[in-house]
Amino acid sequence: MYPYPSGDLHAGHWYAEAPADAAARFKRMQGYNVLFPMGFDAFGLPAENAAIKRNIHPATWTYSNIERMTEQFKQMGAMFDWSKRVVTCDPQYYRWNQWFFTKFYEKGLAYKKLSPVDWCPNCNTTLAREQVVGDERRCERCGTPVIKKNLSQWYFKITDYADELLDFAGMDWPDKVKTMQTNWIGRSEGAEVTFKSEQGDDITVFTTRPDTLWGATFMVLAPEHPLVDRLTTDDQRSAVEAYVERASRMTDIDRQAEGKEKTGEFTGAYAINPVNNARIPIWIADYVLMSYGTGAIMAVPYGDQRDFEFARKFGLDIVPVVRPDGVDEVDEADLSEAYAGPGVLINSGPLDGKVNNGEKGRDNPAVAAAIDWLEHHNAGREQVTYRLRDWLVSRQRYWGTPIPIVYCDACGIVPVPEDQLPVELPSDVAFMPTGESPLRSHEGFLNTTCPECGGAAQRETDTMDTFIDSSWYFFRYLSPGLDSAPFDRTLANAWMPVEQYTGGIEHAILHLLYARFFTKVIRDLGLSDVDEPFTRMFNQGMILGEDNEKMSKSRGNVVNPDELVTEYGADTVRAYLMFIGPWDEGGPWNSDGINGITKFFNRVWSLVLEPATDDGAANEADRKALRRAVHIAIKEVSEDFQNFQFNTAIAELMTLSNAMSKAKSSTMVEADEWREATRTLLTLLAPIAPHLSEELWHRLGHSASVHLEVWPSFDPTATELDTVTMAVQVNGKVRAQIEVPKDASKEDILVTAKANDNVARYVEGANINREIVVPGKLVNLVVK
Ligand code: ANZ
Ligand code: ZN
Repeated sequence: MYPYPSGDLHAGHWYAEAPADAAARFKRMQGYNVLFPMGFDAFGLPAENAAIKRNIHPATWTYSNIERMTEQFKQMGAMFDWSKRVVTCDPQYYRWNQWFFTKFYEKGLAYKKLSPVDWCPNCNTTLAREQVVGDERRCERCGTPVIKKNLSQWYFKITDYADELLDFAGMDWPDKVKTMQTNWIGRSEGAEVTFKSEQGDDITVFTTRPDTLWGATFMVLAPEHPLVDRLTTDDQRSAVEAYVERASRMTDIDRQAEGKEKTGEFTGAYAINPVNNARIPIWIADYVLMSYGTGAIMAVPYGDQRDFEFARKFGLDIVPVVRPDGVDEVDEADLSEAYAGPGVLINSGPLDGKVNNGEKGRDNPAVAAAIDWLEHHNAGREQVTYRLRDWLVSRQRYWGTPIPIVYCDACGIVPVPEDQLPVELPSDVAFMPTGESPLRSHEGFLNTTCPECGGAAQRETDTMDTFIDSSWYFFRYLSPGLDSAPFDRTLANAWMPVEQYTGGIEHAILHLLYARFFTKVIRDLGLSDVDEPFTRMFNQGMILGEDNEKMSKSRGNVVNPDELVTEYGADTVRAYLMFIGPWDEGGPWNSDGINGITKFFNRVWSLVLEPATDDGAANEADRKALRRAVHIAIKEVSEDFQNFQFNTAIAELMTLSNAMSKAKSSTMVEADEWREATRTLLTLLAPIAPHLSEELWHRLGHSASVHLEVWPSFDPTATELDTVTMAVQVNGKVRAQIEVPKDASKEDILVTAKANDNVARYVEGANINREIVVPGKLVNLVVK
């Protein structure tokens, strides 16, 4: 995931990118064509806010940050291909945001709607639902609780793709992210049922349990439901109006909080239950939300706990409609809570005896029978409901992509034609946030002519959500300078989807959902053949301060990568970050830990360059043992890289360097095994410590780069041991373990066994009756 150009690279950037760089380098050495690009998510509120604070233009601030961060990435030693850099605030990039917007519009996937929307009073802009987080409904960016406003805004129809977005087939993503997206989309299978009020109004409800229709003993409307006013009788009006007023001041979350005392008011009106013509009262209550389903429910107190509590509190009827297995009779008076489990339908007219197996939708025979009944009697139909809502993309801020729409009195909404794109963001704008789009105050931008009739017209002055920028930038990496299309189709089909994506989990239902949606629309526009943007995804953890808290200036626990690089060198910082622990877990910074890496690198340096101080002679066994250590390292480090286990890869390299230290002697350093060991150590280290390994590589006399070396291959025969361990029993009891050459003869094995001190003690002075040898496994001596 590309970063936001916020200033200097911080420890979090290093933690995200250094291991990713090591993984990319590993793949390149393995012989793959690797595209490892970097770009900048350069539009957005922080630039604007920072610019307001410092009184400089957001563009100046942004581009100078980009320059700085690019330099810092180079210091890190990251192998990014800078010729592929994408900067989203460049007109040559955002022009394609605008182009996509007009394509979405042509396809009916972009539309404008007036509705209550979430507004951040601090950021002075509307937000998408995904950008309102937590039970307290705070702005994803600044943490301010959002408020509702009634505004006319642009939406992208992500709901058209709800079902496809639920399909993660072939995607190697963390389960957590898949679950979060699945819950966010929130598919519910059930039925829509139309009840009639006694006055004849249609009141449609959504239910996941149409099999419980015969148990619907009252209805509940959301207080905001449009029929409330009409249905309420004069007697009930003042109570109902007061209740509606109270409910309007509560958040949806509070209204639905579990365990909250049920409240509500009777409207005075009645409805007819279509399955049995029962006359049932219509209530309003805050636990029914206008934003879900149809904003009205059929209440089944027997099957739904909220309805149960409501019925008990207000003395409404409860009719048992499911007999649990193993129960003979259900008595309403005995119930202490709702029953949501499986069983057999009772008190349900023609559906009596149908089996509710607890499954969802038509997989449940009772539900299927109920849907059939409804469809047959024209009282309802099968229906699927989603929690997902369309993506609100209008923002009332300056530093973003202008929405390429013109409003003409004669022609209405007119998208800006392709040959007039980009609609450039003017730079001379008073961009102080007023709650209104800053572009509105720019006469030259606002007033234009209609692309269709040529008459006077006005431009849309809202800008696009910056999550649009990040929804397709990975395609643009393939051909960032292309003028004729957002990306090159042939290249896209060759390179996409991204084989490996890495980034923080905080984007689980924001960027990662939007990017999937865009990729599918791009496919349906005929621009590419890929269904999904990222095949494999890995979420790195978070790097914390030494105090185990999130790094922040106010806590004073921030480590500054620039200072560390000056003091220790980029490779040490990279390697230390990879050594902290598993990459997906993150963890606290530790100043001692970084010294451990320094020591390790110093050892590598002297192992490779310094003459041996030990003048001992290396025999064949020593050389074999070294070769064994080398090939174990190749095997383990390769597997670790493959699985992003950089910490254990480094530990393996430390083990190898220990083995080399032990083996090093004046004769050993002349041996082929030693040369293989140093060569391997440096190639295995190259992805982690690119500068150090390159330097040593050249000092060893190589002229080409170590990074162009082929990744060493593992020789399984090198790691095989020449000896085996065997158990020695005396009269069936294990008395010793002996090590013997693999191909030792029976006689030799027995000699070694008897020579063992402990075995000798048990055998001494006795008669050996039998000697059993199972080669490679055990020796048993039977004595008397
Ligand atoms: C009758 C019924 C009987 C229900 C029963 C449940 C159990 P999910 O699964 O989350 O989609 N419901 C529908 N619209 C609602 C709204 N706007 N506000 C609050 N509740 C609403 O939930 C679907 C169920 O939630 C629906 O099925 C409806 O209650 C309720 F034994 O209908 B049910
Ligand atoms: Zn905000």
